[in-house]
Amino acid sequence: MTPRLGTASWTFTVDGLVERPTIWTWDEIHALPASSYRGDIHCVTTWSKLDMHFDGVSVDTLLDGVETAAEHVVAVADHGYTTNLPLEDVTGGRAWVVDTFDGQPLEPEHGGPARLLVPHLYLWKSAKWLRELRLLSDDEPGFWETLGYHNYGDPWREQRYWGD
Ligand SMILES: Nc1nc2c(c(=O)[nH]1)N[C@H]1C(S)=C(S)[C@@H](COP(=O)(O)O)O[C@H]1N2
Ligand SMILES: [Mo]
Repeated sequence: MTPRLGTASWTFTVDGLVERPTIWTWDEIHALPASSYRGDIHCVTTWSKLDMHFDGVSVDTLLDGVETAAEHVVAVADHGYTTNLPLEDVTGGRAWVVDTFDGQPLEPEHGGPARLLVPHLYLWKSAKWLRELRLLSDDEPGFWETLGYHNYGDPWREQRYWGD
């Protein structure tokens, strides 16, 4: 099922282990400095897509000024899909909230209006229809991780399932 989310009511929230949540509307998030990713992405079922071009906002920008002792994050999508990541994997210029693919608005099928993009990890970590980043002190496995996918998901080490 593909959620169809209007941008008029769309918001994006950073919450969890923070003094107070930060919430952006669609217009507010577009007022932030833009950042793009150009490169490859890796699906867990062994395919990779090469030289993809996404535009959006760096997660560093979204966390700029957010005071937190968190070491983990859960990306929360509309309709409840979740995926967990170490905070350091979504910072340092390694993760984006993207809404544009090859210069066009991201299609709903691929997570539009906006998805997380963490290209150095398997694509299930890149939550589509992203609505929230929840900062946590402790790791909290997400949807696929609970069902047996690898907790970290490094494509170079082929970490597909628990034990890989
Ligand atoms: N919200 C949400 N995000 C999601 C998923 C999902 O089911 N729901 N599936 C993940 C998985 S398993 C993959 S492989 C990619 C697929 O992204 P694509 O549809 O753009 O190829 O999205 C990831 N993000
Ligand atoms: Mo997947």
